[in-house]
Amino acid sequence: MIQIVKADGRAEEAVLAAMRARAAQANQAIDAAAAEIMETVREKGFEAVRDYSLRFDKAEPRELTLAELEAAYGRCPKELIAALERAAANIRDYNEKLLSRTMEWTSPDGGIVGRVVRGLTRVGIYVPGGTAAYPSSVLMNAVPAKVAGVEEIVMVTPPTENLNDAVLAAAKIAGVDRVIAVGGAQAVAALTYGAGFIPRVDKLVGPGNAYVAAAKRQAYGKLDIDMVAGPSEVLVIADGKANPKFVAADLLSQAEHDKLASAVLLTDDLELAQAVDAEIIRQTGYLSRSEIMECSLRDFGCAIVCKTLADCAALANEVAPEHLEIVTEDPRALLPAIKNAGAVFLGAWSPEPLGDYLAGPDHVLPTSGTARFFSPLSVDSFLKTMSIIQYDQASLAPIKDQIITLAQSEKLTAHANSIQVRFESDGLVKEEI
Ligand code: HSO
Ligand code: ZN
Repeated sequence: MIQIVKADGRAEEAVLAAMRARAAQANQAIDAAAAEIMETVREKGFEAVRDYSLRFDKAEPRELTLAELEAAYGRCPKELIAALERAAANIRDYNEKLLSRTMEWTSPDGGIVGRVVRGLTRVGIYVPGGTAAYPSSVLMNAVPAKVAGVEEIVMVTPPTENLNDAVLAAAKIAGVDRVIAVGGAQAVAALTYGAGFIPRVDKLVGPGNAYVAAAKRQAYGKLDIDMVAGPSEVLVIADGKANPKFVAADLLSQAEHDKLASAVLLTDDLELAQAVDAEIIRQTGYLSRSEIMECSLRDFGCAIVCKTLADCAALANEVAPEHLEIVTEDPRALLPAIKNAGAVFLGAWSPEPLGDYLAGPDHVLPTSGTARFFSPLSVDSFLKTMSIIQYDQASLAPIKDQIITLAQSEKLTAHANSIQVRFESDGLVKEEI
């Protein structure tokens, strides 16, 4: 069941405030524990990683062999492998289309300038243990890195007795180079500083528990990280023509992730809101994670009835949801009004789980309102660029005095000198002038 509120400027503010409060609260005890682990691993290296691993996970860190990955792949049902392969192909295709290329051109002065694109050298992917180990997330993290040309992708996951076969199969399909059974903040620390056979990486992506998230935040700067993921969110904008059965199903699909997940309907039609509510009650009855869904919908779910679809769009921009579905008669007509969302799903046949699994765009998306300034994970997340500059004497000459003027204004005489000497009459270059 969801609460139905009429937008009046205040009612919807209360809903937004509840949603914002879900954002992971900094926890001092967890931050301190993560900091201690990071520091001890920095000082003592692999020995400390092994100690923490034995203490928290009751197992030594170890690297999986290729034969183990292949065996796990072989144990997966054929149709699961086929679906993972299809998803990987779509993610690959999507990111190949997006791949930025090196460009160079002639500047207004006649010199050559440009930008060279390079993949990161080594990337770590954290995969949580237990039920949150999603094979789809392995693909969503690893395939874009592969397309970016990352030389080595290292996946880490807590060393539980039975590692998830589908996760290992996804790693193989995505082209992950090494899989290391090590987890927690000690895994983050090892990937930050390098520890024994666990290499230092340039970027670490993937969700983890609160300790992993805290360690990742602390590692930032020593390596790059993806955004720290918050609980999942979906916001659906629907008009009176929408099918309440579809809308309810889509709201439930994200509500089932977590008791902290949020599912919000914005509509200009009160009857639609009521019909969606009835459908939610009906469908929850036959879904397995009804307890989680009931909690998340009670605490962070609602339907807000606005006057117009334009008002719905404005409110959606305020929320900046991770997933935004537009289920209206003409969804494209509303798109120009949308500015803040992680991923936008247009029309009745683009349900959110299509994006979670198979369409190609990433399901690692900004949450908790951070879509105001963050973008989805993609091949761009694993690329960096270097600018290039190549002038010759003829293109430098006309601007030399202006460089000298700027350098002198900053009282940096060695800067000015570096230009000046090239044009002095007694310099070697003189012959060429
Ligand atoms: N919807 C989640 C991703 C996911 N769904 C993985 C299913 N598996 C991200 O918000
Ligand atoms: Zn999902």
